[in-house]
Amino acid sequence: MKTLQLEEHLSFAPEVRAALDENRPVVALESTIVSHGMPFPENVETALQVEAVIREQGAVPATIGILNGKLCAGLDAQQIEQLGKTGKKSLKVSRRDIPFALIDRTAVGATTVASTMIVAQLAGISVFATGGIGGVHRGAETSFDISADLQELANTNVAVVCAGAKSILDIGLTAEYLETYGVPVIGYNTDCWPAFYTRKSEFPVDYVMDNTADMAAVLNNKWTLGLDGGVVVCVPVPHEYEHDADVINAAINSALQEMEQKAITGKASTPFLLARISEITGGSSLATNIQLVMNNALLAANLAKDYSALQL
Ligand code: PSU
Ligand code: MN
Repeated sequence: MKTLQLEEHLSFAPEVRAALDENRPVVALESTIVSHGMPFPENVETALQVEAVIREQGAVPATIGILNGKLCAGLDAQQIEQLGKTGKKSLKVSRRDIPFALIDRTAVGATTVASTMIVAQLAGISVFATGGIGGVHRGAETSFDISADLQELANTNVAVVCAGAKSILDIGLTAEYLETYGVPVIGYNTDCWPAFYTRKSEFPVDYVMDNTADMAAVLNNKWTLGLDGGVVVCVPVPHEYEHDADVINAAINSALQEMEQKAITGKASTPFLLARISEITGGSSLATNIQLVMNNALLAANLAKDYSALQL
């Protein structure tokens, strides 16, 4: 009964279904980064390039989204373009919103880190690549703004490969939250959290690793033991694409001020900040954003390969 109901809501791209059936490596990708995280047409171009990077490594990409009233594990190029063109008119779907997005068959639903993790777990995908995760916002002590991504990481068995968290967030409080919920943070060749656009922050990661085979062994140990929940793998943006920290921090501060003046809250906050930072920096932050996502996809593909090899 349960399986039947799941099939009713979950649809697989043929390539993804075949890979999972044969225990070949699959990497999940989110779609809010496409709809709300970058402007058109760079969003679509990047999403397709990220898929190409994963394929080059011998893994299969599964961009997750909600179309035709179904959770989709894997979108084709046309569907990615539809999401990219619909942009901010798409529904930003987090855990809370999933059942509502499924009611309207015409809705174009973009999944966040939280909901992409949920769909990935339902589909049987263990590794997910994105740009940055949501977290505890600066000023959360008064706004209470803490992304549902963190609670998902506490509960859902997916490894999320990212470039850390943007400093629109309070990275230190984000790290504390993850520690409380037992979510390990691995730094790939870094002993501190990267700050998305830049390679360093003042906050240490929990474990430093320099290869995906060890990471895969950790995932396997964790989930074999029933230690439910996610893992964060932080990959610093490559040196050559790192952004000037002063320029980025000035842009972040002015975007945060504007957000307060405009009284923007709730699910609109993060998309507003991302768009303003991109506008204020005249697109230079977008260039960094694109490169770091591709770099994360590369590592995620190799992690997926190593992890699937342990499942034989
Ligand atoms: N951070 C980024 N880029 C993004 C997002 C966050 O650098 O595109 C998106 C992701 O989809 C993430 C979501 O899951 O924003 C978090 O939104 P919120 O803070 O409302 O939970
Ligand atoms: Mn929020």
